[in-house]
Amino acid sequence: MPEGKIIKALSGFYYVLDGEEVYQCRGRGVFRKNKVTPLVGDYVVFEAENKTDGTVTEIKPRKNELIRPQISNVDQAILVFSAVEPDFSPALLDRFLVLIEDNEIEPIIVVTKLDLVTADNQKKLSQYIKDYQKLGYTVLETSSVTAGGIEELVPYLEGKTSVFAGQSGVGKSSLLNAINPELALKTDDISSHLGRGSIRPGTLS
Ligand SMILES: Nc1nc2c(ncn2[C@@H]2O[C@H](COP(=O)(O)OP(=O)(O)OP(=O)(O)O)[C@@H](O)[C@H]2O)c(=O)[nH]1
Ligand SMILES: [Mg+2]
Repeated sequence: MPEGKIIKALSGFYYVLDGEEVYQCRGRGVFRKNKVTPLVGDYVVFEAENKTDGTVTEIKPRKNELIRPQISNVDQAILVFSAVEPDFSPALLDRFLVLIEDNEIEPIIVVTKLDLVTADNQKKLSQYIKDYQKLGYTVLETSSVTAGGIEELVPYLEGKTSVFAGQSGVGKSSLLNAINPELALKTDDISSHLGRGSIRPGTLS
């Protein structure tokens, strides 16, 4: 039976990638009975006579599992932190790092909005970056406005399942659009982010 990876889950369908082909599948009845939910990221065994009526029959053991977003088998986390607006927060980054590494996920720190850094905050930021690098972390500095640093991030993403995490407004969607304009993700003005819920490290499990 063919094997593949779930790359999308929508309205009760699972889209399973096998090589170059994507098969639309439903979960086996017994999954629901046993309260097993296939997740994006799952490696699965499936049956499909055509590309739209397949069935996922088996889920391979998961390496890890996140609750929000609900995905499995994450290799690496892109921890997105803006240099300014909002200001770089080492306290929040440290909390993310603990949670990520506890799940055996490789962290990559991406500092965004480099174009907004002024002589005033440059020194403090450089010191933080140096400190994290000294601890062995990969730190990349980017700007979605000038596209600086984006080409350095791309090779880290190849062949891996990555999750992008970070506070609201740090530029995650902008970064993804800079990497792949076809995504055309909605980006938002910073003012409309204030007071809105943001992704917090506590939501990862
Ligand atoms: N100057 C500058 N602005 C940026 C950069 N990246 C993002 N922005 C701006 O910051 C704001 C927030 O960016 P988004 O990409 O929407 O942020 P997000 O992390 O996806 O936010 P949520 O979806 O709410 O979690 C937008 O107004 C972007 O245009 C950057 O590198 N430089
Ligand atoms: Mg966004």
